[in-house]
Amino acid sequence: MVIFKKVADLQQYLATPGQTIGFVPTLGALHKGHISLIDIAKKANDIVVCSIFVNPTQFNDKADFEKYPITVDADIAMLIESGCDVLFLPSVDEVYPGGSSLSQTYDFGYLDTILEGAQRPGHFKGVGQVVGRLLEIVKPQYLYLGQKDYQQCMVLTKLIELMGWGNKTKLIICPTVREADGLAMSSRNRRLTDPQRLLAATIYQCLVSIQGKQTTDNFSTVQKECMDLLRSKGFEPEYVALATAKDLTLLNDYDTSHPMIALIAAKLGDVRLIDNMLLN
Ligand code: PAJ
Repeated sequence: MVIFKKVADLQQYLATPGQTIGFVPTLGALHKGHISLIDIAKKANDIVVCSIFVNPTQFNDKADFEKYPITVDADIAMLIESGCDVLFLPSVDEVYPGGSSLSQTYDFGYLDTILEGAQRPGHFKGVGQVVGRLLEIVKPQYLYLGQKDYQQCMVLTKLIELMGWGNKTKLIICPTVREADGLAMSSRNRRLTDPQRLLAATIYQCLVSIQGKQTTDNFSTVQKECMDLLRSKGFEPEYVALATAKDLTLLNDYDTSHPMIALIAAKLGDVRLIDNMLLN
């Protein structure tokens, strides 16, 4: 694997015409969920580029940014093992040579007003800014993202549209990789204490129950059961929501005429966890 810290060096390396580039952007602290994206990208591209960049502009919570785990040596070892071809490991100045104030912003409209957009003001502006910049640097044919961050996938679909890159870069949404008890893998999981880790899969259990009760119960009943269960285990739930899978229109009740998705965000101690499940 070749590691680049400078945009110019990376672009020189990627300049050979005719090769397809698959791109996996990350914040690092890699786990098997991230590696699954590399594996999927490897099957369909000549070159797989992974980026590790803890983007300061997408952290609306300063403490979350400061506590974000940094494990670069272990990340590099995992990427080599996975067969990733290129790691882009830039500094903040390299990504934002003109400063990181949000110069280039995109308007994600409705998507930025609900769920993660409502709970984390400014977060998606920062995600759009950094992914827009990374796409301009890497110019991949395929961008690989995890369903784990479903709303982010929708926002970045819109970003590609707003950039007018629909013919250049195709977004591929990859399945969520889970621990044996159902907990979605996340870099933040390593900040859970042992007792918290034992409780963390409650979020997954709630999603399974929302999925399982769609023909027997009202969503509001199941939603309340989930909120109560999460609170009883010590979580502070932010939302337990149901939406259309296509455009994240929030639903008050199950509507089997649309593909639906259930989404949960909850804090356990000071660790914020999110997960979702398509209902079908
Ligand atoms: P990060 O949280 O590091 O995630 C990088 C990619 O890995 C995202 O597309 C995310 O959805 C995916 N991912 C995370 N956990 C996963 C899991 N358990 N199974 C499958 N995929 C998983 O998301 C970001 O970074 C940033 O916002 C980024 C897009 C890099 C912009 O800074």
